[in-house]
Amino acid sequence: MAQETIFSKIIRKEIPADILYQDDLVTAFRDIQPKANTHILIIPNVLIPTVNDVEAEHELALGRMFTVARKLASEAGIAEDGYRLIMNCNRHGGQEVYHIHLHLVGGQPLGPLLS
Ligand code: DGP
Repeated sequence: MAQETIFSKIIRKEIPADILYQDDLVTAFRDIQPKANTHILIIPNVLIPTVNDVEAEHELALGRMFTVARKLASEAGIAEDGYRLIMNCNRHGGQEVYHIHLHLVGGQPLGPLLS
């Protein structure tokens, strides 16, 4: 059984977060340490520690993460200029919280990805 993270508590609203969207599959909230003018995290409600743990049964939630990303980017007014979606995996990927999350980052030019 995977170890819960702080994100499970955010999903259950046991600790405060600026939640922008929630449904039966996913939750989206503002990153507490924003790296850009817009920085939102979109997570599945079910605990999947890393991309290495993704199974076919998760495909509905993973797909929903992208439709919610698109909707929130549009609502934030950053869709036309563009944005970046990032998912870090494990140590070399820079993952800190072991509950997969899609970073929606934008609201400014972001520069090259690998620098
Ligand atoms: P990553 O390095 O990909 O695992 O990104 C983890 C992100 O999660 C990082 O940008 C900061 C954010 N974060 C960590 N703890 C909390 C929290 O308690 N609340 C919120 N809103 N964001 C958090």
